[in-house]
Amino acid sequence: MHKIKSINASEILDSRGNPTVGVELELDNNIVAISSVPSGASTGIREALELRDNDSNRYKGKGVTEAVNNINNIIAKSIVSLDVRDQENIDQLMIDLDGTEMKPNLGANAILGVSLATLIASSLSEKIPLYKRVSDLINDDSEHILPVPMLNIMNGGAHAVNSTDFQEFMITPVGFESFKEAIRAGSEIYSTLGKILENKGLSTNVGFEGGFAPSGLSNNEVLDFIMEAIEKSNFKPGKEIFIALDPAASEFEKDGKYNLTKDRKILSSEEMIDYYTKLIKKYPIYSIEDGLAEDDWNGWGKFTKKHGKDLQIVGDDLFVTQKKYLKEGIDKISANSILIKFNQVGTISETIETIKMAKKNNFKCVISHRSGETEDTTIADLAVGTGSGQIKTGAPARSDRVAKYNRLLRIEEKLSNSSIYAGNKILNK
Ligand code: 2PG
Ligand code: MG
Repeated sequence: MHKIKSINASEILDSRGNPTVGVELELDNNIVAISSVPSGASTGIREALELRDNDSNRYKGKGVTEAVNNINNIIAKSIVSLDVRDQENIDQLMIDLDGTEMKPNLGANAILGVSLATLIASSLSEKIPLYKRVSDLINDDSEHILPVPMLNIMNGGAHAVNSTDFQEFMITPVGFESFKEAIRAGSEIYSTLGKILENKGLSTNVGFEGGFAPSGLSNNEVLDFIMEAIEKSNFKPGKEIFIALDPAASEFEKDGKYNLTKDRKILSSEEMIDYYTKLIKKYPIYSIEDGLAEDDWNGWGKFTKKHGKDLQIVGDDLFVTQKKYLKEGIDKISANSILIKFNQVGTISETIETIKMAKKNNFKCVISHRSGETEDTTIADLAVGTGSGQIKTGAPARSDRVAKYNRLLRIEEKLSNSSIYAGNKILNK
């Protein structure tokens, strides 16, 4: 009694107020699973395609009725009555139905909604936690690892108007015994940072991921404020708390030049690497994601050669969670870590395949939200179930972000002594 009885998709809203795909999947044992699909703002050019209606009369063209109809009229027909536990088969069926690599025909948003609902329904039907279902799929029966949260406390780039050139400034509380204590530290630093900005007369309005986003600050000024907030909260930077950056460099690169408007600098790829070298020397930065643009493979290679031993170099737009590009990165030694966002590839099975390839090649995996999110917390379970050790899902603020952290707090509480907090183990040094 694990058969899919019905699938109903609808057009719902994400955290930016834009339409996205929501799926309700019912089994013949009356179990109902609900999923919803996230959406990016600084999307990579190689990502699987998010199908939008492009009808300017509705939601400025961002409606997803076509993707919803594709689920209700096409996908449902071919997967109703299948065993919900057969995730791989169901995902493959949808991939075949679409018939292309980028999934533009059905829409990666349509396919992912069903893939996620299938995963959730199978865990409910088997009466096991979602993270356990994930670890069964990836074939990992090691101890459950609670990931280190990478809390994005200052938002810039494409995630906040008139803000920093870099997109994300994250704090990573590694020097703690539990996820619960790490979140406490993160939340205290976040609120101290808010006070510091307020006292300086700067805005404490937030960007898409809940981090503060005052206007006119340079990257260095933001890092100084973050250092001050860590110290004022009585935590030790470089010991208990490290810093991670996601410059999202594709957004400020043009024709091979990196344009840092707040620093009034236009840098070549090599100069951009030198810029990072200086930042790493000055601040306790352990991770840089998308430090270079998605087509600057040469630069990625040089950056990894120079800093790959002691810096986590994460490919997001570079790999778009797809095996094909990850393989290229492994062969060319272009990075040492990968960001995992399931809507960049479109199914749970493909996401898991990419994670397996990364692990096999000693690449670290960072499980990630999108800047457009919903109340769906599947990525929290994905992080625990795959033992990835790191999750980035925004500031410790706004429900779309804290929903994931809250899920992890509950998982840790439930597992009590049978889980470990990844903590310092994620560091290269
Ligand atoms: C990123 C993501 C998530 P977006 O670049 O890593 O933080 O942003 O979803 O806008 O691509
Ligand atoms: Mg990124």
